[in-house]
Amino acid sequence: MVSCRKKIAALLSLAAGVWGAGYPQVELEIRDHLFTPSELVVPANTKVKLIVYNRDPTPEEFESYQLNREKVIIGGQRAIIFIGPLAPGEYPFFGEFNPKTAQGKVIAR
Ligand SMILES: [Cu+2]
Repeated sequence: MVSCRKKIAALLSLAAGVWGAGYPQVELEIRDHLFTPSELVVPANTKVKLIVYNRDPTPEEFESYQLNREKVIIGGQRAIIFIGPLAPGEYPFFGEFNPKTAQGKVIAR
């Protein structure tokens, strides 16, 4: 019984260590004020872990009205943004600091 509890505690701390594991994961990169890929396909009706890498030296803000998300990513850093579950469809996003160039969309299908 005691060893059983210890095992469960160990498993829980392991799960906490790999926080967000178990969700489908997609990656997005910011480089030269552009998002790559500019179209991200994700499974519909599923919570998804989005990792955004900012390869530029300047900060950028991932912003999406449709996804109801905004997050500043410092230059050279990354951010984790959970999105969804999303109904099938397209959800535009942009970089608020470079809105003319940094544009893309999440496609849930
Ligand atoms: Cu904003």
